[in-house]
Amino acid sequence: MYKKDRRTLLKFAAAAAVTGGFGVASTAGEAATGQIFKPGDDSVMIVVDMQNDFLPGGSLSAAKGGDEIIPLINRLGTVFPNIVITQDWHPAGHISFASSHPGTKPFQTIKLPYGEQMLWPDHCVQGSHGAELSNKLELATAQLIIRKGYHKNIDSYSVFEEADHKTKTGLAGYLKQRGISKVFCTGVATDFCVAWTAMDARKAGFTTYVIEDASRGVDIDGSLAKAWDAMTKKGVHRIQSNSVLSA
Ligand code: VGL
Ligand code: ZN
Repeated sequence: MYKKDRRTLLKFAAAAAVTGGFGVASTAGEAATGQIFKPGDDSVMIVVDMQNDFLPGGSLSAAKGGDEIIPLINRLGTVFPNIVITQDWHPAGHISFASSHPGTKPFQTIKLPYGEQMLWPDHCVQGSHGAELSNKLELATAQLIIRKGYHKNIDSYSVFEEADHKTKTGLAGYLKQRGISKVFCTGVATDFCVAWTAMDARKAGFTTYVIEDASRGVDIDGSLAKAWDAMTKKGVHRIQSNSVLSA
């Protein structure tokens, strides 16, 4: 019963989004708890790294339950007029792979010219099955798929800026040229690629939200709590999907 009601509601919400229907408040300003957002043309959902390697069965499936958020992300896709999907996209022998540093192990941290780097199992190698987006994603209306981490000697958790904090991906320019000012982040991992993306979105001047229940974290040595702390300090708003879906 609840399910059915909810589906009807969602259909209504999707229709309203298309027709620009009912005007539920969507002030960009403060995300007070309980505030309802109706994503308009000025809003984008960024779906971060929902790739086979980060999901159960993949080589870096450290974000537990990454697959559980797919139905929710698909539902959110029906209410966002703008969707950008990202792919971690590394060349073989990438600097973030433990296998590229003899004597190291995955999940160990080393110092690189651009700063601290956590080392990972090989993952999301360009053109591999693990790098493909999950085939359970249903986001046919997404307008852009953007790849990152393709420079062999720089990692890029963020979809805006690589780990040297200089090299840009071009996403901020793309969004601004399209008149987008609000960014809603979902996907994996909350404490790595989602967090860095959200913080860089703020830095680039976007009003930024992370939809917590549409994200999953890795949580290595308290990294998830630390990431929320850092995001909050930078002005990223932490919201739940019902404040978007119940509009
Ligand atoms: C990610 C570790 C390595 C992520 C990407 O998508 O959060 N994590 N590369
Ligand atoms: Zn990576």
